[in-house]
Amino acid sequence: MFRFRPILAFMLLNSIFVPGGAQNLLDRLRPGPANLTRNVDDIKVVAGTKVKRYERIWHRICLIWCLVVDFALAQQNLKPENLEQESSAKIDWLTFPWSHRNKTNKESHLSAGLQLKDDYGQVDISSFSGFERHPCRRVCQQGQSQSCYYQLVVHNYRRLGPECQRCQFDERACADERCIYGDGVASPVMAVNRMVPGPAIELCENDTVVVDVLNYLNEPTTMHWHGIQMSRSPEMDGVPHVTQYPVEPGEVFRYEFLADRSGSLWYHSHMGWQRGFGVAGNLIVRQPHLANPHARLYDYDLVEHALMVQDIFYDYDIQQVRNILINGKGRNHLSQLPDQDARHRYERVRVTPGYRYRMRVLLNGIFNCPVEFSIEQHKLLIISTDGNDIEPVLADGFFLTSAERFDFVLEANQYAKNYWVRVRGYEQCADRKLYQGAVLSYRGAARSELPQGDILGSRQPRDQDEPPLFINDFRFKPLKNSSLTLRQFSKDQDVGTLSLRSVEPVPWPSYTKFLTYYSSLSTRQAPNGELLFQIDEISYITPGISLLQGRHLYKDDGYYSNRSSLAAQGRNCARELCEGVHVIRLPAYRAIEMVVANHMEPTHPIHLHGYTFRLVGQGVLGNQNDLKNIRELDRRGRLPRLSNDYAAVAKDTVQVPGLGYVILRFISDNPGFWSYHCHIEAHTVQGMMAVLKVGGDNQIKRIPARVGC
Ligand SMILES: [Cu+2]
Repeated sequence: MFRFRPILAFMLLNSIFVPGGAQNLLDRLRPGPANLTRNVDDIKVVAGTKVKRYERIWHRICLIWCLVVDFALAQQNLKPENLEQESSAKIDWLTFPWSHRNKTNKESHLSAGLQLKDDYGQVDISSFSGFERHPCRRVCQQGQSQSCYYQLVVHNYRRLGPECQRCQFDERACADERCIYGDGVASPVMAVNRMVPGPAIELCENDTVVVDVLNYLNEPTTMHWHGIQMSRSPEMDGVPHVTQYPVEPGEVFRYEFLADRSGSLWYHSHMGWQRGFGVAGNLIVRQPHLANPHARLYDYDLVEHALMVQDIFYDYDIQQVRNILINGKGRNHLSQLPDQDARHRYERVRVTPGYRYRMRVLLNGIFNCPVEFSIEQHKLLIISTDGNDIEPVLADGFFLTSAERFDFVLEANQYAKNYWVRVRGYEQCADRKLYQGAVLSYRGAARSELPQGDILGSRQPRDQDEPPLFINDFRFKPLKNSSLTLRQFSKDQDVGTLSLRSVEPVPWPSYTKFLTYYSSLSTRQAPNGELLFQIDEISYITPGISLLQGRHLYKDDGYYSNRSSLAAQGRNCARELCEGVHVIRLPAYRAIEMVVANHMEPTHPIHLHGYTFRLVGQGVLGNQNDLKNIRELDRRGRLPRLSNDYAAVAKDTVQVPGLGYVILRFISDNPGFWSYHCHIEAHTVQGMMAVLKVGGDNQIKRIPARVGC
């Protein structure tokens, strides 16, 4: 790659402005006895031009300066972070149409009204790549953090596109062609670097992450780094019109942040339905061996054992869930072919007998479609949720609602053959009888064969005398009494999230008094018949001004809608439709407790940006009238909490049970504007979102407003 060389620049200028100058310089630099004995003062006349004394002195000063700067730059370029930036900058900017054509071209490209499904063919995507050889993918060492640079190109693409010709007949060809086969149904997608899911980013805790997101879509985008707390860089959280302005088509946005924690995190677009079209990928942040409490439990932690489960729609029909895929692949439910038919394309997970593997599972859920995950004939030692380590639980499987993650250790201790990895869909997915499989393939088993039997089979554990144990079940049963019987769950019972125990004690003393905020999840019919989703009986409307950048441009009370501001205006949101820029103000550096009540029957996975919270209460009341008086119920002690000496599980996304509630606690030590929303895309888009403004204006990082031109 081109690098500025002051010494060459000096020679060039010397040769232009001083006749024979470059030759003199070369003569002086050339080694040899003649050169050593040469007196510089002898060279007074060059091609008939007299070089004045002060010019010679000036040239010497310039020469010395250039040599010093050149040496310094050379040293700078030898630093590892610069080497890795160069090696990872694989994409040639000149291959992008808007850079070598012009802005008009970009606009005409848009104004031509090209359909999403057609215009990807114009993109030169041959150079897009994953990060398999990225220097930040390494064994993490204490005190050896790096700067890690990535380019993510978000672009339109196609499932079962023309590049899939060979893949349809030969499974091994799929990877070579970068074919997004999916379930074999052609459909438009939005890819990242030509992949769905996008390329996994792997790095170590405390690395500095620099990501250029290039928007090659024909609509705006942003990227959210789900799980990163952004404690020093609230402007990098990626929520449109909350922490940044959207990245317009043809623009590049540089995200720069510290990987401030470890775990199974992920990145995804926070704009409209783009996450559902495929803009998401794994973000795996590892720890040094000594800092990892579960390091001794497994032998391998490989990126190919990270599984992203996603529910998908076909074409632009965002009303209907059509399939569930595992790492972008899976059986076709339109066909009547049996599960074991070789024409299906399943994700394959390879293991060697006798070893233990850390596996990471994430649900990039779009619909109300929780899933149950298990592996045929295997127990799962569950060690982490949402990137937070828990005391290991040996289970037969677990449930995931959208955006939740579980890590587990799989011991390859069975007969060497192929086994089904089973994903069963519930709620909207159950209505369509959707399920999906991947193949756990032991070394020594036939590589191209599929397991025998159906994917789902029966929900039987390995040991027939023990009933199966599944954790994080979304189907809660109402509490019979208010006393919690912790860790006393029997083996015939599915274990709720609340029973999990973190490896870290809660970060507050037992006498802490919490400031409690009561929040609710509900729906309301708009006058036009549209079903809107609400938090605190307010449907969120995206502001025009980005809240973080433009906060000097508006007055909080006039711009924000929240329960108190609407009440002050005499609005009764229980009776009328309330919509607005829903911002809930919370004080910074306080112990905060949020009681979230769900007035609806479906579960809502609630995600909080900027924080990892502890789950200290969760249950079902089963009566909507009770939920309306949740504050009163709480006053009467009907909403029990875990005690402060219990290491409550830490999460960033939690399911609020249907007609139930959760109680979350955190220390509000991260001032900023943090999105708080349901992770079911249809619900978010229809208003189930709010923003927590934590801290006053003087406590929140100042971010200059974007200067338009
Ligand atoms: Cu929801």
